[in-house]
Amino acid sequence: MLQRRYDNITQSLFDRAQTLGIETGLDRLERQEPQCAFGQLGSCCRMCYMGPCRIDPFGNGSQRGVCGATVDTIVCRNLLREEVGGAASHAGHARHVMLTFKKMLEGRAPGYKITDREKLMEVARGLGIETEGRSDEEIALEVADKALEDFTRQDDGILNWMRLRAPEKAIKKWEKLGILVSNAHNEIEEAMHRTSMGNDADPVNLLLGALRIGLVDGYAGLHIATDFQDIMFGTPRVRKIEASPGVLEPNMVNIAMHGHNPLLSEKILERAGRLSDEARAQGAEGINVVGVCCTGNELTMRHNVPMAAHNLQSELLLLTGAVDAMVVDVQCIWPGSQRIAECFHTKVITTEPFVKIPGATHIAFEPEEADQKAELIVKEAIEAFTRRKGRDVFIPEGKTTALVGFSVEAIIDVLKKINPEDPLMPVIDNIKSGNIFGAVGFAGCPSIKLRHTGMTEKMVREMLKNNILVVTTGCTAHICAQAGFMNTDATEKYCGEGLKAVLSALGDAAGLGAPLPPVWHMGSCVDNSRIASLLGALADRLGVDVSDLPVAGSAPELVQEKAISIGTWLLALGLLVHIAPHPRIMGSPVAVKVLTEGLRDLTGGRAYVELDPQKASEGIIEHIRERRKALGI
Ligand code: BF8
Ligand code: SF4
Repeated sequence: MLQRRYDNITQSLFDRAQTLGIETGLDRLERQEPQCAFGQLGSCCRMCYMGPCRIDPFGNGSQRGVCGATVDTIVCRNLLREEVGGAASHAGHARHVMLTFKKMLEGRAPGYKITDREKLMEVARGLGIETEGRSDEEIALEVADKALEDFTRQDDGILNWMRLRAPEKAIKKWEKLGILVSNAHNEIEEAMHRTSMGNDADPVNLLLGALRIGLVDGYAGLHIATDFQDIMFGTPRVRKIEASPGVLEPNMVNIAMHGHNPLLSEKILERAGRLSDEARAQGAEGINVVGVCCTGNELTMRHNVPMAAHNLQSELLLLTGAVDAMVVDVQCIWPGSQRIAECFHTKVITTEPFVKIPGATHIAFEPEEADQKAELIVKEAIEAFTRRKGRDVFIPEGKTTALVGFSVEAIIDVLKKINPEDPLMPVIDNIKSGNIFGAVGFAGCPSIKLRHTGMTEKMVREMLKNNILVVTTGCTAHICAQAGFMNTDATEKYCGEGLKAVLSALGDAAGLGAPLPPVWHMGSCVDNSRIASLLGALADRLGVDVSDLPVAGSAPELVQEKAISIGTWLLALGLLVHIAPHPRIMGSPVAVKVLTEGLRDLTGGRAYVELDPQKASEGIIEHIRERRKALGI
């Protein structure tokens, strides 16, 4: 009998799985429990074949690995390797987009184009590229080469994208610590090298290495990805959408886009639009593309595509029997999805040659043939629909509406309507007056281990009640949309008086005729770049460091290594970063001390581990109060 119970919609899908006798992640989790304590504490080492060695931090048994490594060395090495996994994912994503952009300019990827010329010019000017009297293509090529340099240079210069996007004060801070980075690939290589057997044994040095990888993640990963995606597919603007698995349509061809890279999902969406007659000819009412996880965030922010599911719901969505094809690219794709798909007519289609799942259909998606490949994939979905026709489906009832698309540009546009010369001033005034007590970015994943506690929803409600504005990205954005935090009614329902007044004024300025929602959807996980840009702009305008702002970050249901690397970047920037469940550092007294205390004197950042939503909220609010006091407000 399964122990945990989730929100109604998620639970209804788990219940259906039980009824049909289909295994889900929850069955597998409960069979795994109790999970290995050494693994959870980070104190197991498999770096060489004299091991594996494991250290009990409570003093029982051997206190050193065979080679003599201490628990601090072991934990910090493991942490750094986790981060490499995260940063490699983000850097790989960014490089893929940037190289496709370059191919497009060279005429080798005709399916793509420059959509946001203004953003291109903003990036070019920021990089110091001459824009006068040159064609867009010439400028764009130089922009691409600058990005490429961040993966190829062998000198000591710093990442071009760090110069472009990091606040000046932060760069100075990192320079003092000796952690400026120049080439994403070199850093990833060095981190793997220093953590292999018989290299760096100094836990503090390893933690500084972790900060370096955080910077790689932030600038060579997130920022490069966001910038090129905006240039190619458009910078998001505020729009109204629907969320929850209930967005599936029983009589349409349902294509669930899952993964991360808009290079694929944009083309599938475009081709689905063109092939709707073909779907109708097969008896469907059309083609319904819905979004899962981060690629879902990308699509919804640019094209109103409904947000169907967060990561925990990704395999559950297939239990509806209504998904004709789940099309995936990279990251966060559960291999278990294919096992569920096999119980129905559903096709799981993998598209990236280095991401295959046994049993799934593989159609390699190359940017050179994007249109043809996208057409092939949509036709596979239509074909699957013909096999579903007439069979029962189970689509959980209940959809929410949400306003999404809060890019920095979209936010500034609204603020300009209040103060065209100094758009950030109204925000600053309201922070000073306390109408906005602070702001918290909720990012990251839905944890199957914590989702049943409603960790994220409880914390968000607590923030709003205390006049703290919430911005969100990634799967947390799906959770917030499904919880109804992103529509205008939520402002009245959840916010303290001060925040309510500000959001009403902003809603009027935006011509909404209603308040802005209290939780702003800023995008996918790579779009945590947008949150950092907003904070950087606010700090610059106030003449302070980002670490001085009355703000914090929270990954309340951490799952992925990527969340660890993003979190470390935010620590390097100087933020309080709340994390649950426990990161795998608790076995090391040095790691715990440095990350939860010592770092304050180095970057201003602090990791904060707390699994109780009420206590975690109080801790964050206390931090914001301290920051306000230090600013004299
Ligand atoms: O990059 S929030 S489960 S989908 S890791 Fe993955 Fe976590 Fe979702 Fe997007 Ni981000
Ligand atoms: Fe054990 Fe050291 Fe080898 Fe790790 S590197 S497995 S601690 S001997």
